[in-house]
Amino acid sequence: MTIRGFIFDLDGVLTDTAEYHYRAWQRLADELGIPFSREENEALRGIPRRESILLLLKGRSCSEAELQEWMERKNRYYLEYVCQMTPRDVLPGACELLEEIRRTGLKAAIGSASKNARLVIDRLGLMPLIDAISDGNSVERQKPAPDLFLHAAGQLGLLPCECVVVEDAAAGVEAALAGGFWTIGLGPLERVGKAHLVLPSLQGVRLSELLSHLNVRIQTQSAGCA
Ligand code: B16
Ligand code: MG
Repeated sequence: MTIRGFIFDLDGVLTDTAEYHYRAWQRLADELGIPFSREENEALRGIPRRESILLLLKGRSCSEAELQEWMERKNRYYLEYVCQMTPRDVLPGACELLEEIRRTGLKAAIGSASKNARLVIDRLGLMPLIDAISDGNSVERQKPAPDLFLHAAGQLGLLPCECVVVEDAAAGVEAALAGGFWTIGLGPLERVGKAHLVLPSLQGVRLSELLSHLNVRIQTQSAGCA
């Protein structure tokens, strides 16, 4: 089996929108008088909008109309930050890796829970290096279900075991493993330690090194398909 494509999570992998999500949630929480902290925001990494607000509300009851209004409000705040993003907001090493993937003839897709993923990719100037985008609008079941990454692999015309998912969230690593993908986790072991390969970030990462590391794993085990 050969690696033919990469599927990148967006927030925390290609760019740090996590900070903007945090500021937008914090602003909403302050307005609603709900205590919220940076630490609590960590639990929202990779989690879709609706699940995120339910976690933020910590069991407080509310109507569906209120929930909708709060989600829309948070998204307006978030988009204020996104609209100021430029290609300088691509995280170190990400652009170089995407360029190497393109030069080598491999495919690259986005697998992000965000409904704003297309806009963010556009602001970052990464569209020319991306073959397919699967986002929060693409599937019903979000991470940790594997559906989003399966959707992305389908768009690339590849099998899960031909793809590497790059993720920064525990829910994303779980989703990739459940789908039978090779998985690279970015961040601390406590968060992404279940991935096949764990790195601090994409800074200085070379495609050839990733492939040779994963090829060793491929020869000794299968990601999900034989
Ligand atoms: P939106 P990812 C995720 O993006 C974020 O990590 C998460 O914090 C956010 O709540 C979710 O997208 C939904 O985003 O509100 O823009 O639809 O990490 O899957 O790229
Ligand atoms: Mg992420």
